[in-house]
Amino acid sequence: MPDMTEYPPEPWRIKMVEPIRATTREYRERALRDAGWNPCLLRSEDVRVDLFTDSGTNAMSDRQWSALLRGDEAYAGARSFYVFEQAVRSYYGYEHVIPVHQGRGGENILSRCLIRPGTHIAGNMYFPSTLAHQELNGATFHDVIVDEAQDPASEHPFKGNVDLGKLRAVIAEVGPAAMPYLSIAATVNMAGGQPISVANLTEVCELAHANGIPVFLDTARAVENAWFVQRREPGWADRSIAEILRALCAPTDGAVMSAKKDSLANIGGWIGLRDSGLAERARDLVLLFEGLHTYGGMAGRDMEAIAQGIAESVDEDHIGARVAQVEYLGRRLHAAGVPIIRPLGGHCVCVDATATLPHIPRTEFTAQTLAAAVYLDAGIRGVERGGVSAGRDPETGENRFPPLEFLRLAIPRRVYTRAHIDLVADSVIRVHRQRDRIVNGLAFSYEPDHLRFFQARFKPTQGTSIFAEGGVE
Ligand code: PLI
Repeated sequence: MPDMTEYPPEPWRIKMVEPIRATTREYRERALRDAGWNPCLLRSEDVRVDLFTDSGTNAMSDRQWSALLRGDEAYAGARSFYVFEQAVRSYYGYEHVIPVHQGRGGENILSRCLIRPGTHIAGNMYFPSTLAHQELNGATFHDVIVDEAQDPASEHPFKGNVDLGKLRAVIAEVGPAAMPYLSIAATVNMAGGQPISVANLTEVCELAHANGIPVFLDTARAVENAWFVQRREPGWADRSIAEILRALCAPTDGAVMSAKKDSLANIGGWIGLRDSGLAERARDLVLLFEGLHTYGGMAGRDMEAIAQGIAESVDEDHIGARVAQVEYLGRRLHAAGVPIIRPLGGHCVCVDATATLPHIPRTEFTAQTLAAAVYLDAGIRGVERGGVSAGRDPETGENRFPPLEFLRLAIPRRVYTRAHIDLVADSVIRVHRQRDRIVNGLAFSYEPDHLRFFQARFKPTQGTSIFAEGGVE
């Protein structure tokens, strides 16, 4: 077991800085009230350490910044597209590379190409934007992840694995012809960044292919997944991260990528495919929704930055330090008795909100309430992953309450130092110690139709605060 204070020196030094500022408690109270108790609606300058997401918030390297200058901004056939295409082909192994502006652009295209009303998609837990596009196109999602993924305390090393029994049952129930594809993620964000093993993914693909069902991988954090495979899966310890990444993609039929995560870029994405007919259909739709098939909504410079970022993402020192920083925060919280999802995932530490605030019912959005309390304490911004994120069932209109309800603290890559991480740990530990003073949950004052966690506004269920008088000091 690593010791709690283990924190390897970052394999980079800082060349450019961006000021951040501390605010007072009174200031934050006003800011959060103005933001409808939704940290997503805060201005980033009112946030001290921003752990809302690791998506597009990464610090680019000097090599990426220099690559920007090489951007070819031609409308058609830009040189930068071919650099980008080559990088995706060689590191991920997909023959057809279709650029999109970010992950959900790719989800839109893939869902429109393959899903028909009344069809069924099975996958290892949902992700809000992926699910939204599947449902918009008329599919019903079936979660076939292993049961351990729903248990915050389970130490299962691959909580992103698919339960093959559950998958067989869905295939038997709806019939393979009604299943346009399987939607598999590496890692699984909504389970806390938990990996899938190469062995499980390979078996899933074998079962799907035997039934004529293609498999598409969400590769947003597949490099982080590869790191867990190297550390935890028998037979992979001596293989490089780059080799494991290829092995994860190899059995699949394609991928949708948000380059804002692993690839260390601030925007961008791609669809990777093996089937040339499907690639043609996807390119057709990219023209309508994203841009020409050689830029897909990105500038030439973005494609250059992503190509360089992909190469950096599989560097063993980089990925080791990245995951070690996440683990350091998790170990500090765990040691102080804060209930977190175990084992630690690749991009975030997730505080179990129902265990922290058992007195706040889920109908009062426990994790959203915890996110508000953590912001008020020291200006740390995380994101709710629970009932608010899960939205409503499109058929019944009822709120969905998935088994996990947590506050996600996602760590941007190469952005924060150990001192920032200690500030976060100290604040979350303080809120946890004073949790009994959080007495009210939250209710919607405005509820948007789609991806409601982004723009929703709330009010305390009683009075004007979630705190008993005096609040968190
Ligand atoms: O934010 P996009 O549109 O580039 O990507 C959507 C998306 C797809 N799959 C997965 C696993 C994601 O995590 C994801 C976006 N995630 C965000 C924004 C996050 O905060 O986790």
